[in-house]
Amino acid sequence: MRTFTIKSILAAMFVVAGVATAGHATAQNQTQQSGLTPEHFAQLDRDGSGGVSKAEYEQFMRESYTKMDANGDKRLTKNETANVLTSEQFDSVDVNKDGVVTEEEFMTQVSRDFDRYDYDKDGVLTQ
Ligand SMILES: [Ca+2]
Ligand SMILES: [Ca+2]
Ligand SMILES: [Ca+2]
Repeated sequence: MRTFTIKSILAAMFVVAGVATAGHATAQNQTQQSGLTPEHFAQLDRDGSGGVSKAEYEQFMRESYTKMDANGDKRLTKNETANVLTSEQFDSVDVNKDGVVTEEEFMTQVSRDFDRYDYDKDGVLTQ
């Protein structure tokens, strides 16, 4: 069974966003729907509604993608993500295995993760 989870990618994206993390955020609190720390949750919940909508989540992910894409060519390479993603994580997002993660591939993957994470399927991650 693959162990790729939203937590690991999401945790990596918090590093990109410069949000303090205590090491690699490995599910400190399994009882939370999102498994996010309050700090991370606040970072995602832009309008402070107490829930993270898919739009907020995707906005955060797009911004993270842009930050990782150092040369701005809309293609992420392993070099550009070396400090953030493990080789395994990179490969899991690089669906067509061409060694490049396009924004489309990235968003497809993280969007799928959101859906998987949203257990009650109401389109909102709650804490
Ligand atoms: Ca690039
Ligand atoms: Ca690719
Ligand atoms: Ca939900």
